Amino acid sequence: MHDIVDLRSDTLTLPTPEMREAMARAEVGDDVWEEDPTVQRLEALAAERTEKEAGLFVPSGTMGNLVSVLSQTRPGQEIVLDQDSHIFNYEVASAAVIGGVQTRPMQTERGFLSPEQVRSAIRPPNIHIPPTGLVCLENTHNRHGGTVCTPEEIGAVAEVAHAAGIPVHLDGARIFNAAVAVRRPVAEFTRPVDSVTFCVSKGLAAPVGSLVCGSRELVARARRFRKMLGGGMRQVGVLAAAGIVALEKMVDRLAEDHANARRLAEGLASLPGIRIDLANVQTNIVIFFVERRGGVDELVPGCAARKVKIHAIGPTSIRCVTHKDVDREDIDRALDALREITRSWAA
Ligand code: TLP
Repeated sequence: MHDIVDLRSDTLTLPTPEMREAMARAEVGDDVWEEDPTVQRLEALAAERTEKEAGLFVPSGTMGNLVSVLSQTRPGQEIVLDQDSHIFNYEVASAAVIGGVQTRPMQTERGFLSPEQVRSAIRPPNIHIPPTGLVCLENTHNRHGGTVCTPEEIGAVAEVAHAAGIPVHLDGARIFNAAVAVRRPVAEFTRPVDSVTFCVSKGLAAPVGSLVCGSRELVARARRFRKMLGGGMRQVGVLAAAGIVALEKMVDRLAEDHANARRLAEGLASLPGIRIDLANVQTNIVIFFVERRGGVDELVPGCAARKVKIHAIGPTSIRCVTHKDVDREDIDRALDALREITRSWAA
């Protein structure tokens, strides 16, 4: 049990004592010179887990996605993605501003592009039209509530893109949550794509960092772009050390976060004025809708006053994310707070 129950994001996880120890003891060097042995270990481990030739440690998921876009497109091209994707909504238009690419947001049902959608989005050669440069997928899907798409679904999309000579990037910020949820190795999700970004700083609880994995050639290009963006870090093995602990020790326990999310979602489903699609609660994210007018403005501060932090993601929607610093008792406390506030909402 924690004093404050913070459900705003799994980015809020604090490093474990084992991580701090590994950070203190990390052997380091200048990583811009490619001389940091701890970074090299983390990158090799990431490449191994995703079954790619190489990995690159970057400061954030946002930079990981951006260097992946930059490495696989040219200015003037178009990238195809879901309209609720993180790249389209929450990355400050970096692909457009820095990459000079146009985004082509597609409306999807669960956040995942279908092979048919990708086929229809690929542009024919024509002097008027921006050529399609990249297809971007997201798994788990943040704005759709942590939903999982299967390796087969990814494979089917990649097949269509690859047949047209177009590479595929996977924003796998929470790909380990997807893998744990459906009990399949992470490599099954990453094998069909050309590049993947995943974060060690979310549910895996490292303080900072993400990895980009792909072919040796792609990662070499991404390394140049990382440098261009000011993301060439020096003795950054102190951070990579925590990332190694994250990958080695923190993956299996994600199942606990998923169980807590389910407990929270089932509790929410019984509250008046709240609508939730339980089928969408597949990992550690719980999105619910508040049907009472102004209800979100009652719930967020009302919970905060009861030491429970939740986050509005729209005028009628709230997101809660479970993680290692929220336990089962905390979930029950959050439900008590929500129950108290919504008690008077029953019609
Ligand atoms: N997501 C954050 C916020 O930016 C919304 C969160 O609290 O969930 N891809 C996906 C799918 C993400 O959810 C995030 C972070 C990122 C990329 C970016 O990672 P960072 O925050 O490391 O730049």
